[in-house]
Amino acid sequence: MSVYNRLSDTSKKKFAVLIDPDKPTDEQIIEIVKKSVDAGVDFFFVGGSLLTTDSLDNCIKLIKKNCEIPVLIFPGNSLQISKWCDGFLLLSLISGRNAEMLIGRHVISAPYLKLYGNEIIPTGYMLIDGGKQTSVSYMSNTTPIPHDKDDIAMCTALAGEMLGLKVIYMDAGSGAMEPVSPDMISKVKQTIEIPLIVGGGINTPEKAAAAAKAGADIVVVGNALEKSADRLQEFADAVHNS
Ligand code: 1GP
Repeated sequence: MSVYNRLSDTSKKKFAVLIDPDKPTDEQIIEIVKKSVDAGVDFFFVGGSLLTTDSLDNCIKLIKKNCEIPVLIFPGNSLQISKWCDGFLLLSLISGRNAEMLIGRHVISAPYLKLYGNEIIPTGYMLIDGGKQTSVSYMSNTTPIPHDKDDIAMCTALAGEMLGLKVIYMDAGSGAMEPVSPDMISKVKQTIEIPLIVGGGINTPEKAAAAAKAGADIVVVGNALEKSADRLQEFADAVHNS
């Protein structure tokens, strides 16, 4: 089954674990993978706003050696490309007005993605204000959509869908103080037909359940599992039972 078919199977809520390949040791990655298999995790997203080592290939290969969960690159920049992934979220940062993030970087990445034969998932990426400036907003030099401006989020997602993007990813940014509000998730979900991914600041199973119940098809958690993956099963259950 293609990665996109899995992403767009909205019969069941999906849970994705985000791994920043710079941070965990090999042993920690293997532990997260084992717990993810037990918990029925649906996807791994791998990437970070700024990688300071060449850990991406190693991280993906290690995950793939230890499980069959699809690994998608969630790239922080155009250097984050690997032939080992199962899918690549080709992000167009549609909440911003930085031409580099809308199309410029893609021009640089495109020939490599073609060469590697990665499955490409054209993704409308929307940053939503989560209460503090995040790495991605700083690095992308874009302003997020205000936390309470549901109408701007709805119209942005709709425009992305009309342009032919295949999924919308609403992100409050890693470690956000406030995740995307259930109200905004619900309104955007009612506006579009393509799958909706939501992440950023989801640091309790309750917040994960709230995002899924509001309409997120795929809920992403990174930070909350970085220090300890002990609650991974609880997060996964919270999403899967929503
Ligand atoms: C950030 O959506 C991801 O890009 C996940 O955020 O690390 O806060 O879970 P957290």
